[in-house]
Amino acid sequence: TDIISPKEQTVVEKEGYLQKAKIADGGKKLRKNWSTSWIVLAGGKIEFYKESKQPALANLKAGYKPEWVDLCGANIEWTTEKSSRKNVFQITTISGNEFLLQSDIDFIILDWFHAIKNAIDRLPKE
Ligand code: I3P
Repeated sequence: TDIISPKEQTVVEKEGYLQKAKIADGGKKLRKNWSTSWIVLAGGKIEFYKESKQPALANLKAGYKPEWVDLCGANIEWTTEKSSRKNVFQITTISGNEFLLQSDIDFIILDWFHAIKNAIDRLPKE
């Protein structure tokens, strides 16, 4: 059966842990700070939850507002220049937010890349 995100009532397309670093906010460069994040792809956006051993419970906590990214018009591309790590791709939003996502495990990061790219390609461009 489909997993339904309680807040959004939309089908969760994919979720799991990745390393995340936000490197720009509204076009303004940020100091890179990698952290483990529970990532939820659903309803044309990505939600980032703080690392938790029980993400499902953390997500249900009343009033908890995850950071999120609107994938409408977003760009996704692999990068070897923005990090010394392997398996890094960048998501750039229309609003000028830039995120790096990374996993050491090849199939995990590949699955995520294709899931997010497919989501972006299905959305209107703006
Ligand atoms: C950064 C930290 C990051 C590293 C980044 C460093 O230092 O080591 O992990 O990114 O490299 O600047 P600090 O903790 O002092 O901010 P990668 O792991 O992605 O290489 P960068 O400056 O080349 O982006």
